[in-house]
Amino acid sequence: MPLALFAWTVSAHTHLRELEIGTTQYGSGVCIRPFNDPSTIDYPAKDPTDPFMRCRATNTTVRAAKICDAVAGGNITVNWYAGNTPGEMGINPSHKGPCIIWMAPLVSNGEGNVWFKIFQDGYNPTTKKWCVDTINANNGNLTVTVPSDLLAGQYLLRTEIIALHLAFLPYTGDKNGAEYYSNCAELNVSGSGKSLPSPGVAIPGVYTANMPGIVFNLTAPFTSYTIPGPNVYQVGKPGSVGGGNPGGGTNPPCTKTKKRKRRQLSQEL
Ligand SMILES: [Cu+2]
Repeated sequence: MPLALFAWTVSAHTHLRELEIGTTQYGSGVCIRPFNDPSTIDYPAKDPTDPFMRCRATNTTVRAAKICDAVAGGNITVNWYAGNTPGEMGINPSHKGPCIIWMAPLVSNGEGNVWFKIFQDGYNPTTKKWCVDTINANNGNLTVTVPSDLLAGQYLLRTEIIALHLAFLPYTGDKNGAEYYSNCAELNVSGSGKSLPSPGVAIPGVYTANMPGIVFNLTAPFTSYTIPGPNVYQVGKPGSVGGGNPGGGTNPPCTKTKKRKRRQLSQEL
C-alpha cells in the first residue's frame, strides 16, 4: 500500500505534447498518435512486454491524423508536458532517468525488428544531471537531428523517457519497476539519403524487467548509468544500430555480454 500511495501522490507524469520541425511549430497533438483515453494521457506504461509500451496506445493501429514533413539532417524539437499539473512543463523532477528517441519505418506500424535509436541521453557523471533534469531546465524540450543519410520515406518517431524512481526493484504486476513515457509521432522524411538502419530491435521486446538500466536504484550511491537497448545510429554506418545493452528481444546476449551485465547490475544495486 505505501507504494501505491506514493504512485498516486506523484501524479505529474508526462506525455509528448507537440513537435517543432525545422522552423515549423506544430500544435498540441499534431502528427502524434492519439491516446485511448485523455484522462490517462500522462500515465506511464509499466510492463516492458506489453504492446502498450510502444506508443502508450492500447489500440496500436490508430494513426495520427496528419503526417508532418521533416528533412534528413534537419532538427526536430520534441516537447514533453506534464499535463496533470497545470503550467508544469517537462516531467516531475523526481522522475529521474534517460531520454531515448527512436525511429522505425511507418509501414511496419512499429511491429517487428524495425526500431533504431537516433538519440539517447542518460546520466552525466560530471554534471550529475539526468536527461530529465536537462529537459526540465529547457521547458520540456529536447532537440534531436534526423540522420542526414536516412532513406526518404515515412517513419514513426518514438519519444521515450524512462523514469527510474520506482525502478529499484523489477516490475511485478503494477508494483515497482521503471515507468515508460513513450509516444509516437508520424513523419514524412525527405532527402537524398540511402540508409535504412538495420537490423533494428522489437518494441516491446528490447527491454526486460530485470536488465541493467531498467532496474536501477536512484537512492544508492552511483557513478554511472547504463542506458538500456542498442547503440545509437551512426550516420554512414547502417549496421551500427545493434549491440549496446540488450536485455531481450532480438539481441540474444552472448556469454561475454552476460558477464558484463551481471557486473554492472551488482554495481548499480
Ligand atoms: Cu509518474
